[in-house]
Order: sequence, then C-alpha cells, then structure tokens
Amino acid sequence: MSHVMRQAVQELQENGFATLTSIFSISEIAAILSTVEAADTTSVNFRRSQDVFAIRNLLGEIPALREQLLTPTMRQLLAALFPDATPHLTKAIYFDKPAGSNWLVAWHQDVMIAVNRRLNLPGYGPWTTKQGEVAVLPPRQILESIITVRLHLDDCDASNGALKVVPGSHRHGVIANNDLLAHTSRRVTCPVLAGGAMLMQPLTLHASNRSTSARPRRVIHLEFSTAELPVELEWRERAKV
Ligand SMILES: O=C(O)CCC(=O)C(=O)O
Repeated sequence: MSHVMRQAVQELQENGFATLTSIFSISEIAAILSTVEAADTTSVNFRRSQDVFAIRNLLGEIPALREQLLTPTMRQLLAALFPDATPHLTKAIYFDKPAGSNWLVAWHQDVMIAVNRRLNLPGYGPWTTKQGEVAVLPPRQILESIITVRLHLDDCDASNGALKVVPGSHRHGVIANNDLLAHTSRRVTCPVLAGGAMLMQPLTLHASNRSTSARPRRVIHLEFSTAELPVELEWRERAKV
C-alpha cells in the first residue's frame, strides 16, 4: 500500500473524508467517459435535465464500466480501505452537474440504503418505496461500514460544485434534520482534479453549490461495504468486486 493511500485512509477515519490525486490516468478517464457517452439513455435509470444528468444503478446499466473502474490502482485503494476482507459494491451512480447548473444539494447525510425488499426487521426503518424501489434506514453500524469513493472525471472546485463537508460529522450517527445546520459552521470545500477521488463516509455531512462555471462536473459515485445484511435482505445493486 502506498504511503499516500495509507495517509488518506487515516484521514478518512479521523475526519470522515479525504482526497486523493491521480487514482486514474487521463486516458483511463477518457475511456470511461466514452463508455458513458456511448450508452443507450432510454432506461428509467437515466435522468437528464438542464441541471443534472444522473445514471442510477450504473454498473447494471453499463456493465462495461466494471472493468474500467476496477483498475489495479482502484483495487489497491480498496485493499487499503478494507484491509480485513474484500468489500462488495453496494451502489454506483454517475452524476454530471453541467456548466451553469442550478442543481444545489442541501446539507445531508446519506442514510438510506437501496435494498431488494421490505422486511420487518429490528433496527431497520423507516422504509421508503419510490418507483417500486425500496430503501431503508439501517442500523448505524451498517452505515459506518460503508465507504464512498467519488471518482472525479473533471477538474472540480468551488465554482463547479465541489463537495462541501463537515469534518468529524461522521461520528455523530444520524443527525436529526432540525439539527443539521447547527453542525455546518466548520465546513470545508473539497476541490479534486480529474482522475482524483474523494473518499467519504456516508454519515459525513455534505452539500454542494450551484455551478457558476463553464465546465462540467462529472463524478462516478461508488459505495462499498463488507457488511452483510440480515437473511433475505440484500443490497439491491450488490456486485462482486
Ligand atoms: O454530487 C453532489 O454534488 C452531491 C451528491 C450527493 O449529495 C450524494 O451523493 O449524496
């Protein structure tokens, strides 16, 4: 494991986020972008408006991305993040916040996980179903087991929607909606260059501004975990790494 990765893992544990440069080369990024651009966009998992272009269930929609994303460097990073067991992928989304986008993301934590079905289980709930897809608030230790890797496909700074985060907020468990803003005074902005990655715990409070830039902000958001859900419940997008 490289020294830089080891340091990023330590920062992630302490602060709930960390950034890494040059996880992907410029040619690897170009290849990923051309795979995304060649995809058939008619599925309901593709959402395109003036302000956002999102592809949910990314690896289900574009299976060719799997090999392009799980490069030797990415696998090295996953080994550094999960030293005790190989994780599974639990979610993958592509987001573009296009030039001049008005898409503003309010302060939140990522607390719902996408699962295959509703079940009456202690510690799980509330449940939601949107367009037939079930999500649930799981126990805190499940949320704490997840690590998000946001791979940046464009240079990203405050002008084109770099993520803002609150260091250490991942240690507070699920914060009540009414208390979220009280936690945000110590926020920092996380610029990342194309080919770099932002690592984040889902419980880290985060938000992003509208874009005032002429540049796009394309990101692939990948979530990984080694946790197993109770019998009969499964991550809806679970995929082997
Ligand atoms: O990419 C962004 O600006 C925000 C996305 C986000 O908040 C999320 O993935 O939970």
